[in-house]
Amino acid sequence: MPYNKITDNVLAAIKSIVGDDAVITQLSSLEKYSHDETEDLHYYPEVVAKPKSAEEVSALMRLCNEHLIPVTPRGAGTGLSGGALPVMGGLLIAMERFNKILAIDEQNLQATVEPGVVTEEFMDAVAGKGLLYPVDPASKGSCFIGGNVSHGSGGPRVVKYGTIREYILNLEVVLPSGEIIWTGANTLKYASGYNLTQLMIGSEGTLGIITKIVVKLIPRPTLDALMLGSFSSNEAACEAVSAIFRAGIIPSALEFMERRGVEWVIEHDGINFDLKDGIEAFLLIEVDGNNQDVIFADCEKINQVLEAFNCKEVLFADTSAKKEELWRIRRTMAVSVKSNSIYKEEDTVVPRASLPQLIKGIKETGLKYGFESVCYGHAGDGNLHVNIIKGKMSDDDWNNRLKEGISEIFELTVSLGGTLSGEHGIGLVQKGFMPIKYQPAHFELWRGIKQVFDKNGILNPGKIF
Ligand code: LAC
Ligand code: ZN
Repeated sequence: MPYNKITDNVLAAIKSIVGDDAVITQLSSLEKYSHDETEDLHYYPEVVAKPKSAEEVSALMRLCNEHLIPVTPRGAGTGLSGGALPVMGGLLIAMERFNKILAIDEQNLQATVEPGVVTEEFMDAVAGKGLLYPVDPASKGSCFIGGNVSHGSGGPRVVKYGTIREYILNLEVVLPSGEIIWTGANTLKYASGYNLTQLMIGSEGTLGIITKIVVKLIPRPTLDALMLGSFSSNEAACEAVSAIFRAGIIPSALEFMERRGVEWVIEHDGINFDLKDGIEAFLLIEVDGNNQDVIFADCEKINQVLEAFNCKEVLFADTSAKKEELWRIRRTMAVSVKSNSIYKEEDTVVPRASLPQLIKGIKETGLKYGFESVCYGHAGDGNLHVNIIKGKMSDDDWNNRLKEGISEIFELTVSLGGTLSGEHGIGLVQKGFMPIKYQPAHFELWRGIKQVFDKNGILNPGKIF
């Protein structure tokens, strides 16, 4: 697609739409918008604009469509697949001024929020009213809810409560043409034609720019219990995961962590944790509800399952400080791995009973290609974050041969009934692997959908496929 550069005239038009103060052109200030949390990638936009209303976004889209200028929407920049990187230059639309919770409707258990609201701030606001918004990615303290919608985000509590797909009722979206639409209705049921709300969720900013979000809320459980099971092997820990569900329990979180990940968190974060010899893997398991007896009984059943799978030790977090500490180990793992080594992160997901085969295969692939990996993730969903560590690998192996190893991991994932990404999205860095899972007919359908929404291909070009 032949795109145009932003000329002085177009820049003047951008400034007249959003105001001079909301436009960035200086290289040093553009740096912040040139990367996300994905490895070490940098792509600079020509210009950043920070609109504050759907009408301003619409005017920017019309302008860029007319002049064939690429437009990349950006939330908080916490993405892990390069989705917000302006790979073709052009205009980057930063959504940070869309930072208001517009309404919390306690009659219907719904809220209307702007996309630049920090996820945890929204969770806290509804928690204050006894309500739960359970979609809590590890980056909840810094990511935006709009980015979560765009990536179909998850997090630890998906296992009981579902992904963000279960909580988005309706979206206000600016289309590449500049037209502003609501995708659906503020209802819990929807059987009125193609579901554009669900199509927008996970579309990674390639079909439209979200400017308002109507969210479903649920009553907040009042009690929870947290336990940590220690295992002498990854596979034993992974075997126990599906057995917990077969025993009749759906935990509110069921996270897997490899020893190396925990070691790096301890080093990086100075967390006080007694890491015993011979322990290779952990399951962090939370149960929530409103009845203490039921929660105790569930914990007891889980304990029995863990014992049956050779769990060496089960630790119950008996204070909220202890719970916080255990969650901190899990939540800071991504940052700790990043600070420790050059790495690449994959986001494999399989039906949960196949986790033991997945992790075994990942380690075998590592031996074959000479890389170490640190795995952790949302085991209850079958979602494993695979961090491939450069370690002693030569630059040549890292830059050239590793792709084959990653392809083998994805081939295994697909053969187990899984797919490339459970929650981080495809963006820029995973798109080359898409043919491992998807056939030409999928690409044809996706291209057709993209064409209908964005006939000039200006919106977030170079992503997904
Ligand atoms: C996590 C992020 C990386 O689960 O998805 O920590
Ligand atoms: Zn995750």
